Amino acid sequence: MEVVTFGESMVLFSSDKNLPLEYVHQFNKQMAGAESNVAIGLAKLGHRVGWFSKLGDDPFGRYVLHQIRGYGIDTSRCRYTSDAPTGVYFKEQRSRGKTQVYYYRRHSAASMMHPDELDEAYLADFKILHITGITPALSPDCLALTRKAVASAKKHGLKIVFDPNVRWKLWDSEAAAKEALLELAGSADYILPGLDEGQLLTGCSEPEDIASALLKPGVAGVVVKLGSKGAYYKSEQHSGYMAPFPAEEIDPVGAGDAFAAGFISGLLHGEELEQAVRRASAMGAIAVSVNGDVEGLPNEAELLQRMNNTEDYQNVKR
Ligand code: KDG
Repeated sequence: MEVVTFGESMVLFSSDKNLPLEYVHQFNKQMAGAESNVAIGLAKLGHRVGWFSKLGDDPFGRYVLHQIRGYGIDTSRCRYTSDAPTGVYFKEQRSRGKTQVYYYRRHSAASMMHPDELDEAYLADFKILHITGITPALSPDCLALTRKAVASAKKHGLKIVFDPNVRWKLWDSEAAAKEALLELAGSADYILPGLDEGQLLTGCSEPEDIASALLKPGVAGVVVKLGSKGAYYKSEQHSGYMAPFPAEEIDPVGAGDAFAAGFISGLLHGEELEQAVRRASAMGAIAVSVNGDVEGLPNEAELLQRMNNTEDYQNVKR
């Protein structure tokens, strides 16, 4: 197995109309969650992935699990609970590229994941652990689970890729977020903050300074995502800006997860930091041009075509 990740995935209700939600009468049902988005992105690229979580023993929980399993992701360590429901969230599209989310996930099944439930032997079979800053924000037990997964990953020689993914609606305070996220960043091999997340974690404003501040001993690389401006990457040996791939931005939600999937895929292909960031940037550009977190994610051939620009991506046969 190659990559393991865990976290909360929810049922997502979104509308085709650019309207405030109080005026929306019909919703499309989808499934989303940052970690499962990354898992799906990697699975679509042909990687062997495991994802685990706790879901409500309810129709939405079954829906989420069936969707993720349908991508060929190993979900054997997922649990159902009848003590809490599967999380739900709604996405409001005010205008093209401008989205707002509303969570109904407090005390959800996933927030009840517990460190004692971590299957260390299972984790030990993977090469890379992907974590985000969302899971530790769900509950104190989820923070403890994330810490335990990080410690197990280190013990068993897995590389750790950390996306801070700050979700203000989930944290009690900025100080709590900063403390937990800096601790996880310090344990990671690769850190993938957005510019504002990097600013929060380091107090620096420029990508170069953010990357330097996060590149502590033991950290192999930092990539600061700059949205439509590309990305800045830094390791001990290399640093530089990656120009963005051109993209028509329709729905930015999920772009960071696509970026993480591309980056991890690059690592698994043995690419150097710069190449992995290029792969990540192409994935991000593809993701923003489709409505939905994972619906637009490519397979390996489509990704390579986009990267090599040998053919119009839109014309690829699906
Ligand atoms: O990164 C996309 C995620 O924000 C979305 O899928 C929902 O996991 C989610 C979250 O917690 O916001």
